[in-house]
Amino acid sequence: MQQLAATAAELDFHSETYKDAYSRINAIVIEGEKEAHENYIRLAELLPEHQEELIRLSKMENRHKKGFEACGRNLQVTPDMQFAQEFFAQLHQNFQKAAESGNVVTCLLIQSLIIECFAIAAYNIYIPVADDFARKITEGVVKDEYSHLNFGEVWLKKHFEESKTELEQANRQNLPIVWKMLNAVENDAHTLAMEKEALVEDFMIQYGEALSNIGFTTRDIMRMSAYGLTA
Ligand code: Y39
Ligand code: FE
Ligand code: FE
Ligand code: FE
Repeated sequence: MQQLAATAAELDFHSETYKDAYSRINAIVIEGEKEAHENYIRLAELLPEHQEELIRLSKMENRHKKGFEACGRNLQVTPDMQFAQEFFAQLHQNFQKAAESGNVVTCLLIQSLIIECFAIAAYNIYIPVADDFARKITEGVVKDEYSHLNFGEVWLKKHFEESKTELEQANRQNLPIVWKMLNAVENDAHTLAMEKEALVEDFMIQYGEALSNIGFTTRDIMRMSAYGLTA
C-alpha cells in the first residue's frame, strides 16, 4: 500500500518505493530544465532586443538542471529520461512549432507562463517534503523561476493588446496538456508526499495572477482557466 505511505514525516528517502517514484519526478525536472534552457536560447533569437537577458535566463536553467542532477545522484537514483521526454513531448512540440512560425507570444505563454507556473507550483509543494540536500537546491531554484515568470509577464503586459487573441488561443491549446501532465505524475508525486490538489491549487494561483498582471480581467481569467479541466 505505497499510496498510504506519503505523509512528510513517514518518508523514507532511501526506500525502493521512494527512489522508484523519484527516478521519474527527478527526470521530469531535469528534462524540464534542459528544455527551458533551450527555449530561452530560442526566445533570445526571436527577441533580439532582449537577447542578453534571455541568455542569462537560459544559463540559470542550465544551472538548475545541474542542481537537480545532483539531487538524483545524492539519493543514488538514475533518472528515467525516456519517461521525462515523453512527459514533455506535447508542450515541447507546440513550442517548437510556434518558434518556427515566429509566434513569440505563444512561445512566451508556453515557457514563461505555463511551464514557469508549473515549476513554481511543483517546487513550492516539494520544498517542505524534500530531503535536506534537495531542499536547499530547490529553494535556490524557485527564486529564479519567479524571475523567469516575471520576464514573460512584463513583455506580455507591454504588448497586451496585440497579443490578446494569440494568448487566448495558445491558452486553449496548451492548458489541457498541463492537466494531462499532472494526471500522468499524480501517483509518483503522491509517493513523494506531493498532493495533486495542492499542485493544481498552487498552479492556478500563479497562473491566474500572471494573467491578471498581464492585463486580463477576472472574467477572462475564469474563462481561460476552464480550458482543460476535463482533460
Ligand atoms: O522554467 C523551468 O525551470 C521549468 C522547466 C522547469 C519545469 C519543471 C517541471 C516540474 C514539474 C514537476 C511535476 C512534479 C509533480
Ligand atoms: Fe495521501
Ligand atoms: Fe528552472
Ligand atoms: Fe525557469
